[in-house]
Amino acid sequence: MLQTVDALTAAVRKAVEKTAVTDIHTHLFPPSHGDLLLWGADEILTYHYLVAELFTVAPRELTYEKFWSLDKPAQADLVWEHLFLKHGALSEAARGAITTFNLLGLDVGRRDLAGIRKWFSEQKIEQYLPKVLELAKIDYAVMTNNPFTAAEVARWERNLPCPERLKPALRIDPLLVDWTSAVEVMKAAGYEVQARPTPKTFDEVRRFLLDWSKRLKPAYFAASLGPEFTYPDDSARTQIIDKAIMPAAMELGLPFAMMIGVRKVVNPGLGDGGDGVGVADVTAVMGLCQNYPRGKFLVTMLSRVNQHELCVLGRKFGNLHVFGCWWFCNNPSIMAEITRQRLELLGTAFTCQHSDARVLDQLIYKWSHTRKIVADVLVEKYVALFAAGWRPTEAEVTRDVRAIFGGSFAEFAAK
Ligand code: FIX
Ligand code: ZN
Repeated sequence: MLQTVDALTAAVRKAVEKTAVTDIHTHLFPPSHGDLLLWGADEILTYHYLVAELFTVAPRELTYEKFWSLDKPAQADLVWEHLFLKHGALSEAARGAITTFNLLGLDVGRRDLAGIRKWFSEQKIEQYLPKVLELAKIDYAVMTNNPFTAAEVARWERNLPCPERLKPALRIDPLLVDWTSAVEVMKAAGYEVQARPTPKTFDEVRRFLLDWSKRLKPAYFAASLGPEFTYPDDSARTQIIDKAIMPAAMELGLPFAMMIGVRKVVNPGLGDGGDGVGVADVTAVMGLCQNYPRGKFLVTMLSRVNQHELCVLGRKFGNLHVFGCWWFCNNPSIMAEITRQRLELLGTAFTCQHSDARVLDQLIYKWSHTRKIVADVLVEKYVALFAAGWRPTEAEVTRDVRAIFGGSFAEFAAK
């Protein structure tokens, strides 16, 4: 038993620091998939979060066209100059790059970008990827694998090797947000689908999902949806969910992960960084949980405004698992608020974070920053328990940390 507040506090901080996390949503790829897997100094510095921030301070003469015409190192030089040298690297994404370089053992204080680039040029991805997973203390990371993206399909069709610690997820946004192009892709792959959804079309979409699931063995189906997403309604989207996606997910026993609230392409000039956020309708999640008591839903929402309502839904439905402080919520101030709220409303029945890493090396900072915030919130909650006479053991503290670091997700997915 931990008999003093100091012993308890130390045990919580040690457990958070040492316990492995499962990173349940990333945009990483197997090294065998070549340039789809982003890593290294210039990818870190041109992360779309930083590109968007560059244009909040860049001189007017730096147009989007000019920026995108530059090669990656030149783009990275501009980010380094404006966001790290000419302005304080105080944003979460800028501080993250510094945390990553520092935890890799680079002397970032010397601000020697050439030296940092040289170090990365000496790394071999086959050894570097496991090194990053070890540094971030990740047991495995779930990827985002989109069967509607030709460049990805081409790699999967070659059956290239995939490290055990990178697990696929089947990303199916086009079925829900770009039906016309989804139909074209499925048709070209030999599925008898047509734009006007018919029973045959729904059967063929389900076959498409089952065939890709056989190939990838995904951890879940996933889709990112806008703030306008509603369910149920009289749209074709509701029919695609009811007659294709959910039947396939339930046949396979897979969760359907929804990331809701992204306002796509509010500024096209920023590329991947051009998306914004909107307050979404949480009753869409409620409708799915009510209509599919045997289904499993993983949900994260992008607007801070939606977090409390989603958390309350998490209390009402055992087939809903709330996860992550997604994207614009992945900042210490909001992560602390969301994690405190989830502990208070859900105990440990949630997953506190996912990295959403697009660049391999980001795993290091995203999890280092997360662990610090989660540790502070957990200490507060355990000390309050202690003050009420409860005496957690070290093993119980580790159990509870693991639960919100991926253990609850594993239990939920296996249900
Ligand atoms: O839809 C998604 O998976 C989003 O996470 C991405 O589109 C987004 O660009 C991102 O990486 C946010 O962190
Ligand atoms: Zn993502």
